[in-house]
This record gives sequence, C-alpha cells and structure tokens, in this order.
Amino acid sequence: MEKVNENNISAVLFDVDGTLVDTERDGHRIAFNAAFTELGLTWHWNVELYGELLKITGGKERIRYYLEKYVPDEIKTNNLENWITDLHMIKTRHFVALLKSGQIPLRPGVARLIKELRNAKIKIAIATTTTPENVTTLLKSTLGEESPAWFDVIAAGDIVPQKKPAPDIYLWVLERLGLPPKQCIAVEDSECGLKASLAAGINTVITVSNYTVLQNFNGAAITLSDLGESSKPFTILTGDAYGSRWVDIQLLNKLNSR
Ligand code: XBP
Ligand code: MG
Repeated sequence: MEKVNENNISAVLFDVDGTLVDTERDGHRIAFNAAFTELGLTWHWNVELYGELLKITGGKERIRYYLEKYVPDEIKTNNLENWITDLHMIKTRHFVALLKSGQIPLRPGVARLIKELRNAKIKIAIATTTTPENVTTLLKSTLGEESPAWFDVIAAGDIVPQKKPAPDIYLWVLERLGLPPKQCIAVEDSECGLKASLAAGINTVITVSNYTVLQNFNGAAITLSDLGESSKPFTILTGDAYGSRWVDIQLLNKLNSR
C-alpha cells in the first residue's frame, strides 16, 4: 500500500528564468546580443531596454515585438516568421553555450529544496516559457546528467499556444500530473508568471529577481528575496513565513493550507 502523503502538497511547480536561475540580464540578454552580432545586425539590447522587452514572454515573441516597436520595416524578407525562428535558434545556441560554461549558477535554496522534495516523494515539475533545450541544459549543467529525469513533468516554450501570463503552461502541467491545483504550489519570480499560476488556481511563492523586484505580486502566498538557506536565510518582502527562515516543505504546507 503506497504510503499516504501526509503533506498537503503533492507537487511543486517551478518556473525557470529568474526562479531556478537568474538568467535574464546576464544570460538571455547576452545570448540575444551575440545572435544579433552573428547575423551582422547593429541591434544591442542594453540592460534597461531588455527590462522593457521582458514584458513580452517568449524569445521569438520578444524579437517580433522589438521589430514592430523599435525597428519597423528594417528587415526585408518575404517570410518574417522563418527569419525570427532562425535568429532565435542562433540565440538559443549562444544561451546553451553560456549554460554549459557553468557561468549561470542555481539561485539560493533551489538545489536544497529539490533534494528535500525528492526525499519526501513530493512530485516536482517545470512550467516555463523558455525553450525546452534551455531547461535540459540548465538542469544537467547545475544538477547533473540525470536531473531532467527527476522531474515528473517538464513543460516549456511552444508546447502551449498561449505563453505566460496565460495559465496554459500550468494547466498543461496539472493535467499531466493528474493533480488538482490545490494540492500543488508554484514558485515564480515575476508578475507575469504569478498571473499565470494564479489563473490556474495554484498558490504561488514569489522569489524576486533583479528585473522583477518592483513588480506587483498581489495574490502571492508570500514574496521573498529567494528560497533561502540555513546559512543565508531569505528576506521576507510581503507575507508571513510562520517563523521559517528558508523555504522547506513545512513552510510550503503551511502556505498552501491557509
Ligand atoms: C522567461 C521567458 C523566456 C526567456 C527567454 O521564461 O519569458 O522567454 O526570457 O527564453 P520563464 P527563450 O520565466 O517562464 O522561465 O528565448 O527560450 O524564450
Ligand atoms: Mg520567470
């Protein structure tokens, strides 16, 4: 008889960019600029401009938005969608190389919490807008070759028609987990991601990142600096951690059973 899970959470759904790793400013942005250079484009997304472009989720969607808003009519091609897809594939190649170089570490508490969840037989999943190859490369380069297999579901990129803030990616994960939203909890870094997880009915822990710290996190179960470690506890930005100083299963259960 399978041991009844006395925890009230059965799964934790992790966002990737800004949550597992702080990838936007010094990862994706650098990869986009390297792709522009490789194609002989004079474009350069500086930190400030990229922060503005981040309101569009999805790299291909972000490129399209930039073309339309900042450099309309600059690209003369009879198939813009293919051109964007090709540019984005070059960008992904540069981003994957950055990940493999080990220059992008996991955020505080991520490896510890994943280990705790696995030991407690609580399911773990990924719900991200980023490209699937980025996820597997990130997991392998930070948690080891076997780590993608630890996740019960990995949902990424174009697998759903509508990216965050639409709930599609979270609904896709819930369906494959075969779990109701109330038995799950999500970990996100952005207002856009929070809108997606809340629209799917999932309580959500926010760990802010450098681009999202000033965003609106109304509706989050708690807003933190990061997941925390016993050696480096988190800072609480909003909400009650019931005396906990890092995110563990006990705190997740309390947050999800309020
Ligand atoms: C963040 C995103 C992604 C990345 C870029 O995803 O919106 O688009 O910025 O990755 P999340 P791609 O926070 O949901 O992990 O270029 O592969 O889209
Ligand atoms: Mg994110």
